[in-house]
Amino acid sequence: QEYTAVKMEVLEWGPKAKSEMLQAIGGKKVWLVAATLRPETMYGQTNCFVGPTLDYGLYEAGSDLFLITDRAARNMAFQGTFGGERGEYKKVVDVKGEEVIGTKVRPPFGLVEEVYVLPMEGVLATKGTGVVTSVPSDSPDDYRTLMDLRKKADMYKIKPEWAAVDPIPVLSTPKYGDMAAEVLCKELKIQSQRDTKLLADAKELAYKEGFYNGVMTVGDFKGESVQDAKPKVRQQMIDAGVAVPYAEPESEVISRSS
Ligand code: ZZB
Repeated sequence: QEYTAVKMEVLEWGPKAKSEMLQAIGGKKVWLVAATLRPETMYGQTNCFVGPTLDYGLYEAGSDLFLITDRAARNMAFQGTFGGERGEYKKVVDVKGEEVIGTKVRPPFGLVEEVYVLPMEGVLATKGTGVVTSVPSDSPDDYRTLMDLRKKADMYKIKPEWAAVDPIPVLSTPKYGDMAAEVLCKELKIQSQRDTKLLADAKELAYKEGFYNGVMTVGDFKGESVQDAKPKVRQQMIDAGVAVPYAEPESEVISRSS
């Protein structure tokens, strides 16, 4: 799987950030790095998700730090992302997902320029970087989770204003208009982020319709097909220094799908 790892710069740490972590950071720039298969949707980022119970770390990436899982750091070290010796990487401090909830970050190429980190129950430690950027216009998981959080902000221990950015249309398809995720969650009667079977179906439908029939409605490639825009937006992000290519090792991909 060839992902695009998008870099979300930390603008302000949330209330649960530990002093130990802040000390370890010193004056360095920190990026939450999210793996996506939909770089063309990055205009519509409304928040970022981490798994609150998952283990992350801050890893040296040149003179900056990446907040990702250990597994992702190891993969990046073998892919040359950090610029050091192949396969070598350095963690400066451990971080639990819940410690970064409420942190303000800048979503690269986002039409909204400041968004917050929120908790998502289904984030897999075994996929991508463990950090997920949220595009609730086109990702059913993101849409449903954002709506769950809004309904029960207290229970999820978040401030309502962290979940206040509405889904942002970025592309249009004949079947689902410009809010595929919302339409599909309604059509399939998806009630919660825990409806994983239905969400997997919705994701498949959204992927297919978006990829084959989607047309961009915002950004530099407005009016172009999603298929054409996807690699172009990806390259722009890489050139701008806000994304890096990221691949999952073949053996893991095979064992996951079997
Ligand atoms: C932004 C985005 C916008 C995404 C969209 C999807 C969609 P796949 O196909 O199963 O490999 N993701 C990335 N890492 C994780 C993780 N550790 N745990 C849970 N979800 C994760 O799924 C890849 C997608 O799953 C990624 O692409 C990311 O969400 C999420 F409009 O990034 B995506 C129809 C989907 N639309």
